[in-house]
Amino acid sequence: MAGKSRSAGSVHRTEKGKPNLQADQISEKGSEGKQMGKQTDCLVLRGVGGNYEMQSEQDGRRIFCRARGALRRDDGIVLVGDRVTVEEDGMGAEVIASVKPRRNRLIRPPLANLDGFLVVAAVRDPAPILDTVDKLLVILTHNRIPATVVITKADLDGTGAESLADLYRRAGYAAYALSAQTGEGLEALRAEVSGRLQGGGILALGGASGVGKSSLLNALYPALGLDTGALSRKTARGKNTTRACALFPLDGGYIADTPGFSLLDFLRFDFLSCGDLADAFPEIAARLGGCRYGDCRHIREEECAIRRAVAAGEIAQSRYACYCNLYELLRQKERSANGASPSARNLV
Ligand SMILES: Nc1nc2c(ncn2[C@@H]2O[C@H](COP(=O)(O)OP(=O)(O)O)[C@@H](O)[C@H]2O)c(=O)[nH]1
Ligand SMILES: [Mg+2]
Ligand SMILES: [Zn+2]
Repeated sequence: MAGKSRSAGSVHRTEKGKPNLQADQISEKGSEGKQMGKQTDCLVLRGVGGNYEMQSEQDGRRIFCRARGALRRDDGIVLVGDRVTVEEDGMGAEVIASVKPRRNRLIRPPLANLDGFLVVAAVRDPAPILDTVDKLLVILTHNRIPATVVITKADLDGTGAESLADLYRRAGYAAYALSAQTGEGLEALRAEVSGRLQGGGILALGGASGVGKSSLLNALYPALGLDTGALSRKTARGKNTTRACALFPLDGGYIADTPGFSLLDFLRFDFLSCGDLADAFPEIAARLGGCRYGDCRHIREEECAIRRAVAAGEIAQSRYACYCNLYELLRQKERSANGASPSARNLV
């Protein structure tokens, strides 16, 4: 996989230094720097305390260095998953000189340029919390990160697992029911995962503690040898701090291990507005033309195509309830942003 070029299918990835219309301002940072020595395009695999571990896209070589001062001023401006340009200063020392335009980014876990995200929930032990799954899907869909739902522990309740997977398929997501223990259903997911990793894709996975994320990764890639089981055992290894993320080269791409992050970290909707919400639910977005009122919020309006679909069982109650709750939350946030209490800024 070393130095593999990532051209195929990655629309927003630009050639070295080329401007990208979808770029955020970050792309400009550091580009004012003087040209010094040799430049190397790298992928950031890990960052700890301002030091970054990178992989050269030319020859796969590992590079460890810090970011140039202009980049450092803004804490956390270099993220795991970033494509960066590393420069030599002429005396052999290397520094991250600039960050390339990002295709997407998550705030927590702090990751950039994801090609996919597996949202993992167990059919039982622990019982699935659909509201949490739905909120995570909203954030991913809003950020245009392809999301796949994985229902684990199908050996404990095969019918239940399949019907949950089906709920998400009907919502418009790829979904799998499987058991890491018996291996049932694993091959179908493996095909999707290796497809996304191909050509250097970056994949992350998330879900509540104990749902079987590590077991799933081990079943897919035994060489990983991740710790599974009780929470208490995790600290024993203690290599990464709770917030650290790292990319592991795998199958031609990278899997983001996000040790210890809590699902709560995902549940920030600071970047969403009421107007964005319907588009973040694929099954609602697909029916938007059908409401009587052009400005329908799909909450209490008459002749609403969304409410009709819920009543007909075409849209899951749990999904619609999540939409309504989030709509109310975002409405309150927008209200308070227009003058009321500032405390609602970090509403989940
Ligand atoms: N019955 C069953 N148990 C599983 C399965 N996958 C994981 N487990 C168990 O669930 C517990 C948590 O698994 P782990 O992979 O550590 O979950 P994580 O916290 O999401 O990484 C462990 O005791 C596993 O043995 C499965 O497919 N079936
Ligand atoms: Mg784990
Ligand atoms: Zn409507």
